[in-house]
Amino acid sequence: MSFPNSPGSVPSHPLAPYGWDDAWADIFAPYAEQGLLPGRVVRVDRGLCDVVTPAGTLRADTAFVVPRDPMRIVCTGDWVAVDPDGDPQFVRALLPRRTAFVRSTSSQRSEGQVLATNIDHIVICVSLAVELDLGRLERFLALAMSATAGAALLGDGTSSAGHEAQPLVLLTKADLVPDGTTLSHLVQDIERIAPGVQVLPVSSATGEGVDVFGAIVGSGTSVLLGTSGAGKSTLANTLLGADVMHVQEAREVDGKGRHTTTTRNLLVLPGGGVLIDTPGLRGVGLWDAQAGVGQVFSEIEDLARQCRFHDCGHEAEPGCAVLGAIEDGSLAERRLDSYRKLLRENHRIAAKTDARLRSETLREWKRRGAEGREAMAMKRGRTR
Ligand SMILES: Nc1nc2c(ncn2[C@@H]2O[C@H](COP(=O)(O)OP(=O)(O)OP(=O)(O)O)[C@@H](O)[C@H]2O)c(=O)[nH]1
Ligand SMILES: [Mg+2]
Ligand SMILES: [Zn+2]
Repeated sequence: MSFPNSPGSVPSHPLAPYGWDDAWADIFAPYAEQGLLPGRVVRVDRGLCDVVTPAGTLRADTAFVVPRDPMRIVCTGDWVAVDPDGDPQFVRALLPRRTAFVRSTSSQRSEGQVLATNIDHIVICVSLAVELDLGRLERFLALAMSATAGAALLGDGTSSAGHEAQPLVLLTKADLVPDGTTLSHLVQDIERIAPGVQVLPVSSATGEGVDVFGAIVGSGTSVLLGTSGAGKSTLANTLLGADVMHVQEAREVDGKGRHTTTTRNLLVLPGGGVLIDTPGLRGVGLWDAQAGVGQVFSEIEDLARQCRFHDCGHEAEPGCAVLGAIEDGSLAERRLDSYRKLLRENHRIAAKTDARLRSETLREWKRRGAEGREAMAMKRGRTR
């Protein structure tokens, strides 16, 4: 179980292909002293996770690191400290995340759900086989642009400054678009709603764009996100040069596919880089995405700065640059509607989360108050 670290040679860490670097080694040092093994989570399945360690892949139990905060549940992409002794083996600690892609769950409680962590590229796969849903793409982009972890996300006050996740839009199944002109118009349409984001048409069927994509994901960790049937696993297999991920025919009637992939899987690419394939998502709810919304709709925020009134609501105010842009056709009304809708949704979620945190704090105070009163009563009872 020792590291292959022969004297005289430059030591190559067995986890280097998984993204292990000096910074992780520094963070891990105190755990190494306790005899724990570093590892990267390659799959999570109901409380158990597969962790790649220098001792091979272990199936470890996460019972010790089950947090009250769902954002801290062990996720594919996480770096962890595993206790190699014991049956079962346990994950003992979750290392602070550099970045994470988080959406809100559709449940009433609207909690954050972490879909992938420690990622450098967020690849949003949009199928050209079905009609484009610009609103959905704007949502994905807003979340992707908010994926750089803040101290709050890490939950333990540790900062992860300097780490960013780059979004990339992949237009998959480009072979199904009848001609090059149509394709380049589609690319331009998407580029307009994704300022500063690379938009790349690819086809696993013809190989178009695959080299360029392979070069992008050839370093760091990338996560493939998108609706079911978009061709994520096919693309993963194309890059792997092998049928590792199961692929299934999409239902052509509604293009929604069948949710072939059911767990998030971390794969090492032969040319370097790490890829996380995920199950299809019908949609994503915003989560703490105000900064991301601002970036996705940067042209609207730029215009808003030119409005006559600094608190312009862009409804009917005189000298409104946003309405002016809609008037002269340089800004689409759909875009403004979408911006407003996403901002409202983000505020609603934030307010709900605040309310939940407040009521949890209140419950905790009440509980402590009751305990305190009980202790006082016992004390009085004893002195009587
Ligand atoms: N024409 C065409 N079909 C493709 C391409 N890539 C994938 N497909 C087909 O699309 C269907 C769905 O592909 P998958 O790779 O399973 O899609 P997925 O995104 O992984 O789906 P989930 O795992 O359900 O999220 C399969 O029938 C693939 O053969 C492509 O580049 N061109
Ligand atoms: Mg799949
Ligand atoms: Zn205005």
